Amino acid sequence: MQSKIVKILYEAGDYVSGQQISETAGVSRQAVNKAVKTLRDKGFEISSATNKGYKLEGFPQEICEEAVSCYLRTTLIGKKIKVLDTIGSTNDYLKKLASKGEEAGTVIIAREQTAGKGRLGRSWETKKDDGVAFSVLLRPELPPTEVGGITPLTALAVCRAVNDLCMLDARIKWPNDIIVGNKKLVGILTEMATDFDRVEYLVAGIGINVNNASFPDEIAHKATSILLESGRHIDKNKLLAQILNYIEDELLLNHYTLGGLAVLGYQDLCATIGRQVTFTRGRRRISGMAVTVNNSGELEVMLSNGTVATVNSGEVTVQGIY
Ligand code: BT5
Repeated sequence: MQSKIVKILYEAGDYVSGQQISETAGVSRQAVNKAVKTLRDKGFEISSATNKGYKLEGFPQEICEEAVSCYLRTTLIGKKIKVLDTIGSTNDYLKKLASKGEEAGTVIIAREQTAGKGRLGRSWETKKDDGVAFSVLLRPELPPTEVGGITPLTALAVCRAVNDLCMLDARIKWPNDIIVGNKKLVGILTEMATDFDRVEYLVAGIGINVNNASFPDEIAHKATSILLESGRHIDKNKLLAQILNYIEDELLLNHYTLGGLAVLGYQDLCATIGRQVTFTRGRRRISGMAVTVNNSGELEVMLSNGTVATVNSGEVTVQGIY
């Protein structure tokens, strides 16, 4: 109900009477007054004037459900949003919910993670309010072999939203990083549970460095933040909502694979393509030129003997990037 009231005020852009809010939201006047008080406590600036009603003057600085919802134009992603102050890992939290039947589209956001996960057992640092960590639950009715495009699709959506809202030239380092220059701004971890030959659920976890002014020594050489790159404190709620909007756009258009247009969009933003890369096959380290990312989200690498190798997992090192 609070989300509804924020949306009514946001869309009006001016004073709206308590009566009108109560009619549009379908709640009593008393409930409106109470909700406005709660929203003010959460950091919304709402002015009130006799005979005019309420006006939304400002949003909270920190992530909050009502603010993210206000900017959403999705039908599935973000249907349910929960913001946690602190949690071990949003992916783990959402996976637990998913195994108990949580519906597709739920988004869990954390202002701090104490046991954030990277790939292959590595860790991901999300310091309170400097970063944003969130996970999105998806339940595609597809076999596991057909959802390989999900990480590249998510990366494409995140990269576009970051560039649109932060005016940065962020690029995708295939498959799961967003970088600015040679440093990592975003990490993505997609996890999947399968039930025989079908996907039971997918959890796409995204960690973004937003307001970090510095990083711990171990990662300082390869990590960056929106603040460090743009010199600005951006609206986290708007950024998050735009990412969710774009994820839904990409999913609807491309149905979990990098179809035609998405491949083109991806190529334009992919820092890996056109570079010398090295990857592992069995015990061998093989080098070649990254030439494209295909519909399934795999990297195609041209080897020195003229053959093309398809790389779909494991570690790829890109020359010139950490
Ligand atoms: C990733 O792994 O980049 C995936 C990170 C996914 C994080 C999200 S946050 C929401 C959701 N919940 C979770 O628990 N995880 C997901 P990988 O490619 O393995 O990179 C991990 C490596 O990046 C670490 O070993 C560090 O070297 C470096 N690193 C850790 N924290 C970082 C940060 N904040 N910024 C840049 N680099 C970082």
